Amino acid sequence: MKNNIEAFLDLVKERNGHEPEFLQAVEEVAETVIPYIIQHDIYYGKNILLRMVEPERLLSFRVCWVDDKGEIQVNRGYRVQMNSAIGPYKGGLRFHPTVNASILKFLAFEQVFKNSLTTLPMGGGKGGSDFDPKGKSDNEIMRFCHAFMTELFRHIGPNTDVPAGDIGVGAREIGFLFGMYKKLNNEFTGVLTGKGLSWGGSLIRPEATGYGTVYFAQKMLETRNDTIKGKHVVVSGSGNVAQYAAEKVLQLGGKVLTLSDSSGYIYDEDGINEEKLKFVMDLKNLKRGRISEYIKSYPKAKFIEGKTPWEISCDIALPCATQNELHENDANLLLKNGCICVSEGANMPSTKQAISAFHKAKILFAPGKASNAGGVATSGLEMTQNSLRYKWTREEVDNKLKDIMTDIHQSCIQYGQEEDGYIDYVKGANIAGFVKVADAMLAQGIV
Ligand code: NDP
Ligand code: 2IT
Repeated sequence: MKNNIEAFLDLVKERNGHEPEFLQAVEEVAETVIPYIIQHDIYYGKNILLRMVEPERLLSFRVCWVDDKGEIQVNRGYRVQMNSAIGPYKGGLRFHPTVNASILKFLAFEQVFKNSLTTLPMGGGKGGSDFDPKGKSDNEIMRFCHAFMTELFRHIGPNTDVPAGDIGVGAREIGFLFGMYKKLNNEFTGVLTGKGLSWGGSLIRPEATGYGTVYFAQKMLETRNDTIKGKHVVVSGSGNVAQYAAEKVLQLGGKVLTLSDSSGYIYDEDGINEEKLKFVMDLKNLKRGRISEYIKSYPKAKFIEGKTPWEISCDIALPCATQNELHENDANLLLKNGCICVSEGANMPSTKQAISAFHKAKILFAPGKASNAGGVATSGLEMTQNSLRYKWTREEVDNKLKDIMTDIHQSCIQYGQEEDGYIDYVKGANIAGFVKVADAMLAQGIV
């Protein structure tokens, strides 16, 4: 078994040696899925995983635009169309200076499994640019988004590839991207998700990733006859996912102690209540400010510069910022301080060693591809509503989201429960996600 995994990973390393994040994501999947393949003749000897780690298509393109000073800027745009066995490519766009092929391939690879878990017919993809939205004017953002779409439009479509938001891409950017797509194609269609409510967007989509992450934590706690009520919760990030994860924790009676951004974290011992969260939402979404500004309005809180919030004692941790933001020493600190549940809102926020520490301690740990799948699932529901030319109520979408998170939790139990009853959600999510895609690939032949 070990030899099979090593041989496979050697091959993947040989081809992708310079892509550490991609290799990390593949390794985690290979370690849980290859033993399953070996035990199941229908999958064995078909090189299915080898086919799944190779993007069906990887597009890289130049994006030129003019900034407010009249200077010409050149960025790199990408779309990784990873796997379309079970539906059109689907996944977000990330605008961040760290974006490169490795990061987008890891995200696209994770997306394939995540989308499969949602039970909806969506393949996996991811894209973005090394463009840095920080400090840019609305006009610069618009010019960049328009320039980006003048190339991307020829590769996407409602039945081909349906992008959405991710880090640095929210409602404002989706609006500009949609506007240019519509102009170029002369077609009003559901080619992007995360759209505004008056032009094809779905209720609950902005909330869905954060809410879903907390619904998943709720499901995990239920397996131990526990709830979120009264729990101390540490959240990282202060963007879309973090904001709505915090909101749902408050609605369920938990206490949110922290939020963060790439400069550091705020710790509010009294708890970040609804009013304070509203302040954060205005600060981040309208004023586009920094989380450190929180302490100007709430001086009892502290800003801890350059650090992550995992040193704060808590019952539940929700990493909602970015990949590899929670390391082995952070995991050990969380465990030492009594943390019993980690539900990932971000993609791959915990390192491999951190996950091992959580597993060893047998706490509840959910990998992002299961716990943050509510975002893309609700994107799937937006696509459904667009196809129906219809609109569901907030309650209808929220109930569907809850049902999907419950289904994903059930799939993780089906494939991840061990003899002693412990649920390995990593194994469960990877195998459940794999099976559906693999079955479709087998049915469709060598393409
Ligand atoms: P946003 O851009 O809205 O917010 C990102 C947050 O993470 C900001 O607070 C940002 O701080 C922080 N952050 C970004 N990069 C870093 C870094 N290198 N170190 C520390 N903090 C960082 O993005 P989202 O909330 O949408 O995304 C957050 C995570 O959730 C990502 O991993 C994303 O892939 C994942 N995700 C998002 C979904 C969605 O629907 N939006 C769905 C599923 C997963 P700063 O402002 O300083 O950069
Ligand atoms: O990582 C993710 O699942 C997302 N950024 C959301 C993708 C989507 O298509 O809604």
